[in-house]
Amino acid sequence: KLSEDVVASSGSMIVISNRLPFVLQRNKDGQLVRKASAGGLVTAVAPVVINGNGFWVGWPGLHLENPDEPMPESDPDDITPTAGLKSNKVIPVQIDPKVFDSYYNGCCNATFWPLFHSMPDRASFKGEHWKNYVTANKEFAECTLKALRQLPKNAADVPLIWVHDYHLMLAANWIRQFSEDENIPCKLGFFLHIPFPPWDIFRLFPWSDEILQGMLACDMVGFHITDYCLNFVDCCQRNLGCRVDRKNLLVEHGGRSVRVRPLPIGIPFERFVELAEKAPKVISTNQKIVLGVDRLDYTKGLVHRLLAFEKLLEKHPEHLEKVSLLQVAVPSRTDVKEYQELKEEMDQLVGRINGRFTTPNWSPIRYIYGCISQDELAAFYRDSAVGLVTPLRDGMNLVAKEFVACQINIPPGVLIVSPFAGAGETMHEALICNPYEIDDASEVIHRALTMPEDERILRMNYLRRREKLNDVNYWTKSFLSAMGSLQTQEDYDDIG
Ligand code: ADQ
Repeated sequence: KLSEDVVASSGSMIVISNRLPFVLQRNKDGQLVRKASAGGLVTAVAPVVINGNGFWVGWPGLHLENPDEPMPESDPDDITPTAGLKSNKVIPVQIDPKVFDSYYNGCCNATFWPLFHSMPDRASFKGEHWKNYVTANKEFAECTLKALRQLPKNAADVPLIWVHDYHLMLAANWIRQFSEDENIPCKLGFFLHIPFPPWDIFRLFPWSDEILQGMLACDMVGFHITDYCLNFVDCCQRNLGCRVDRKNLLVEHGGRSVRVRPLPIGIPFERFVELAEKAPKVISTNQKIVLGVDRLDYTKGLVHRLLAFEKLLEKHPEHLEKVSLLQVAVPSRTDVKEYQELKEEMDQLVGRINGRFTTPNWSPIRYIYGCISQDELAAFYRDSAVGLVTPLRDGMNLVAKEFVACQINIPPGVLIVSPFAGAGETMHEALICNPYEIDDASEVIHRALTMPEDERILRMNYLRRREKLNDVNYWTKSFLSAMGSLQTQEDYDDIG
């Protein structure tokens, strides 16, 4: 839980994200109902919004025929933190379905997602999608202004607007303009959940200057790790000719100095520990499990991972019938062709490898394509010998962190991470594995499977200690503090 002093001292906040912190659905009577979301980010941020009497602006998950249809209250059984978010504190953004599809599936998922993950060959650049991205961002900004106007004017409590992710890189531009025109002061902060690419990739986007200008409309721009901050600063200098300070991570723009900060996200650590303590055993086998959990996405390196596991069985036959790979793949963006093709490829590869090695008592790969419950997920994390987190590129990767939180058995298992995930930068005691080098990756898995107990304990202890300290509440606090929106003890001392 975010400590009460943090929640109480952080003032009013408006969060703006592509999706609201719950999903809106129609029940069988056609009434709108909320379906709660239990994500770590929502859990950490919602109390700050609620306590400061702020707002959440986002797309509700469906298109409303009547834009004035009132938002539903939360379900009485809902115990998630968003339950306290009253309907009048939620601003659902309504965008024409065609515009939304082009903005979301076109510009966000088919352009920014691959480009920012440094996979430009997968990116499509269409003027039409960009136009709709601009329109959608403007709509989000207007809804945010509606929220801003409703907040009481109080010079001592300048509202904080927190813009999330690659869907909304332009919104701050108009929010700043509106707030200046209407003389409603606010502080603007942005956080990008995916990597920020190097300049030679970023500049491939034909409208890259506009993106930078949109982000620089904020007072502070946050990324997971310092590398992404430096990429951003570099792009500002080279694209826009801004004066920059690399050491202190500052960019001068429009007569203002914009702070750029690494703010590595964490997980609700204690929640995962509790889940792991309570979850019943679901893996009934004496075999060692190597676990992968990912959205089915080409950035996650799933094909490379299966090939590395196949190589392991080839080179180290002592693992045959003793080790299996449990891969959970969550369906994602299933209406996009590239994702459908990836699903086909995975199905075939799993079939081929299983066909090659399966014996009457054992199959090398168990493949679950679907969502699993949090309990089951925690049990998988807890009872696996190896957590295999090998994306080709990933902003942070929360699975690596959830795995270590759930490793409560003694002796624990081993985490393997890719250096191309933000988590690979910060989780120093994990084994590092380059997913592109299949041979080497198979050796790293072998090393994890044969690691002595005392080394496993030592590494896992350090990993768990760090994630416990730097959990998602710590991340929220760091954001507020980077925005100067947190009354610290020193502030109180100063006032005193
Ligand atoms: P994602 O790309 O979605 O997030 P990740 O950080 O791994 O990737 O988060 C996935 C989440 O989905 C985890 O919390 C996990 O528990 C959950 N999940 C996975 N499989 C599941 C299943 N089968 N059933 C239920 N839940 C499942 C983006 C960026 C990341 C960044 C995060 C947060 O791409 O790099 O870490 O945002 O900033």
